[in-house]
Amino acid sequence: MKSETVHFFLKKGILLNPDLSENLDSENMEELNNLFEDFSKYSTNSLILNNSIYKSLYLEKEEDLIIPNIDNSDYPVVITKEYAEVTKKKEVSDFTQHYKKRFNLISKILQSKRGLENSISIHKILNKRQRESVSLIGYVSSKNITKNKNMILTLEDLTGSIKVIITKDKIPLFEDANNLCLDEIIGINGSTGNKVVFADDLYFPDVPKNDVLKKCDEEIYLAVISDVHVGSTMFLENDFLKFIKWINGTVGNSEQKNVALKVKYLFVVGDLVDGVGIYPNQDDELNIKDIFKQYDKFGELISMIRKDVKIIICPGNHDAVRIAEPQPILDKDYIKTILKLPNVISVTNPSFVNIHASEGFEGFDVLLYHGYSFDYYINNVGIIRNNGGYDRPDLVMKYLLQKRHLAPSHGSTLFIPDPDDDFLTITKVPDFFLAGHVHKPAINQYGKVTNICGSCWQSKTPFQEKVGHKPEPSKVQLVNLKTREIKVMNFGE
Ligand code: D5M
Ligand code: FE
Ligand code: ZN
Repeated sequence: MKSETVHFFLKKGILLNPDLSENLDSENMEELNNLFEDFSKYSTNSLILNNSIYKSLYLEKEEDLIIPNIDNSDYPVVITKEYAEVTKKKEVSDFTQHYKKRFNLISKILQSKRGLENSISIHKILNKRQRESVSLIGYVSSKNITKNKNMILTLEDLTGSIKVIITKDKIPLFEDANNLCLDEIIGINGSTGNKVVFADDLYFPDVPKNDVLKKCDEEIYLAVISDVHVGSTMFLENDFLKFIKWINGTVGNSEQKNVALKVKYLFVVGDLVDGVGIYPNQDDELNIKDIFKQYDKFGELISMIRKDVKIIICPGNHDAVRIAEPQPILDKDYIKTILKLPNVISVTNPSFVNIHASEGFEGFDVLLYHGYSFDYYINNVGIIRNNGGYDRPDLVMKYLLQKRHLAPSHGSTLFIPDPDDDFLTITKVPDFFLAGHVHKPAINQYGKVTNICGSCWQSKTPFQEKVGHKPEPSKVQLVNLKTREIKVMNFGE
């Protein structure tokens, strides 16, 4: 076992000190790859990896960790990964560093796949003279169709760029390539030609396909809503009040009441209020024109909900924080009344929380992302556009999980580059991926991940009428965390 670990590093030109190889798990390819990555990054010229270097890498890593908040209640919510705002002035180099960081995070996932473990740098491939089988990892920097209807991709890594040819006769492969988006990071197996690679297989970082769904012992429910849009003249207050009455167990038949009282976690995935000045002439569509009053009203509504429901709220593009992602938590000044509620947890967009952990149960990991990037993929990716488009946000969610990124294409969302991290990379595979934004409820199961896109509490806006969107308001998805069955409740007319 130990010698395998030593060999792993030797193949990469690094001598592993025996004192260290003892402590490494040679079975865990991801861990070994991580260590290799970190070592290459921190130590540019050393060829020996020993215990003291390992420790210094390890200590550096610990500083990056966010110390989780502690929730000792029976229904705990712990923020496991949350964006901490960096106030430093942005420089051009931040973008480069940011993309490098993303490349490292995602190529690590790819490298641990069977078939890509021997991937080599593009620089090395460009130097090959003979026809040879190779694998490589790179981001897609261009995508074109030739006169003969084959596809040419340009893949780039940190060492160079190379053309990859995908011939039209390789049907499933060509289809996958056709739906690639620019800047996403993929793996390729193929054979070398003259400064090109002829592709045989294409790999996405993706999520594992064979995971069993995590379940807890107690019959409790997680509920999802999004896009409340308080303050809009089209806010469906009566429907929302019906929902509140239901969750409090005061309306519905006995089975519905019974289920309602078992809801312990409520997620509100952005666009809590309609905001002010979000688009020109929005004023005409507001009945609360003051942003503070919009949040007061939102607070008043959610304060009516039973206090034993944990309510997790994140901002969306209509909320009063910067629109560039990651969006920080809502400003204290705006949500003063909301923060006084003991059961409300305000998180960033995106964010990663763990719910319902207890001794002996690791809890459920939940990824929240409002979904501002979804419009881009609905408009630009054939497999989504031609299969329902705006009516199928679940397809976007699946697509983004495959890329392990919430906005892989540069320009698909507004973002602030953090040189030390890429917060939109899906580093850990969640149990639930929750979103909103397109005002259309949708659910799908992809690997172990349950994707849920919330509905909305706003009727069709003139803009949506004009572009032909069909919002479906006043729905709530309810997940039974014991069985993982999902129900959709309708509080509309
Ligand atoms: O977004 C609600 C829905 O409307 C969502 O699908 C995006 C779409 N929308 C809203 N404004 C625009 C513009 N200006 N261009 C394209 N699509 C848009 P919400 O975030 O609630 O406004
Ligand atoms: Fe919205
Ligand atoms: Zn939105």
